Amino acid sequence: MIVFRQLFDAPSSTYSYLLADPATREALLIDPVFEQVNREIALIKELDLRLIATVETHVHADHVTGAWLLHRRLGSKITMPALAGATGAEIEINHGDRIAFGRRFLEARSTPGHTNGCTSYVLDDESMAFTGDALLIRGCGRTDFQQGDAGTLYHSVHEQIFSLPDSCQIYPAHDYKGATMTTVREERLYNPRLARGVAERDFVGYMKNMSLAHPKQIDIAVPANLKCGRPAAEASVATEPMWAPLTYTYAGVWEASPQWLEEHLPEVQIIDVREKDEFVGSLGHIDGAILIPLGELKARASELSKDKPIVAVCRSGARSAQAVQILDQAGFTKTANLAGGMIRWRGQRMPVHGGGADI
Ligand SMILES: N[C@@H](CCC(=O)N[C@@H](CS)C(=O)NCC(=O)O)C(=O)O
Ligand SMILES: [Fe+2]
Repeated sequence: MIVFRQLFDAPSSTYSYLLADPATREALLIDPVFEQVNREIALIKELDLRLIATVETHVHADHVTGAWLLHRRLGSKITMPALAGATGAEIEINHGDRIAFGRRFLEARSTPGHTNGCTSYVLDDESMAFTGDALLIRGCGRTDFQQGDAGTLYHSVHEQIFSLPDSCQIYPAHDYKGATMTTVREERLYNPRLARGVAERDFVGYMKNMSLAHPKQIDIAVPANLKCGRPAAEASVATEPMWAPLTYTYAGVWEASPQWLEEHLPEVQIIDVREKDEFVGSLGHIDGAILIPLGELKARASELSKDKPIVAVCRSGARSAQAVQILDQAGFTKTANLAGGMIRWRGQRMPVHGGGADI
């Protein structure tokens, strides 16, 4: 048994992969994307996992890695292929190395050709391989920049990937057409560039004549990835709200806990977005909360101060999550949802105004 999630970054068509041992909760994240770090952290927390390391298949040319940011946020170790030539990694990976997570491990296989440092990672039982840009679904990484070499890539794929069992599932770093995975058998049969019968010369000729436009982000991505995604101005990473220890949910909402809110009531504006009858109903409401039903929020947002943080509240936390989005769109920057709404608030015996004695 293994915990496995495939995660997608749409702007760069990149796949990241979360792997964990369900017994020890230790996890690895392969090829994290900088802009997706908040989403990945939310998932890691919701699945009750501990990220021990990030794993890079290569120095990417089309997006910035989230390795450094995850290291800063979660303390995960940064691993990088030694041949990538990057600075800032805590562990350098060479061909044959094992990266352990709990009782499981990934084995590194050097698969150069798209870049020098390209490394594929094979799960201990050879049921899955993460091939980066060495082997894509019915394709492969381009070989026209970053030390690319088609002959080298041909040998990497045949010797290191096609030597795996036919049933081994292949998870690449990208797909541009919506496919998600393939197998060794499928690629040996149907990869138009690398299937049986396509000789090295044919492959090299094919790759030489691809003429693709350079990735849009290449000038930003390559220098950033050579530093494992550490930004020049570290303080400018303004993705984490500083006004409260909020949690980012997988659904994309920053949430405050009932405990935090209870201790900071005077410092925030609380807006209760339920209907009036619920506000005065059996769950009661939080002392000082302003009643603005969700349907009126857009029109009445100007009643609120932009300087003081706002926490939105409803019965379960669903309508108030939408309220946070409405406020964000109206230009409020310090906003959060009360996690679990009034139900959790009451369940944790927090004080209320009005309401029934117990629930
Ligand atoms: N249009 C994409 C290009 C992405 C690109 O060139 N990707 C590289 C991987 S870093 C590749 O090898 N692509 C193979 C292909 O497009 O067939 C972008 O601007 O990001
Ligand atoms: Fe790449």
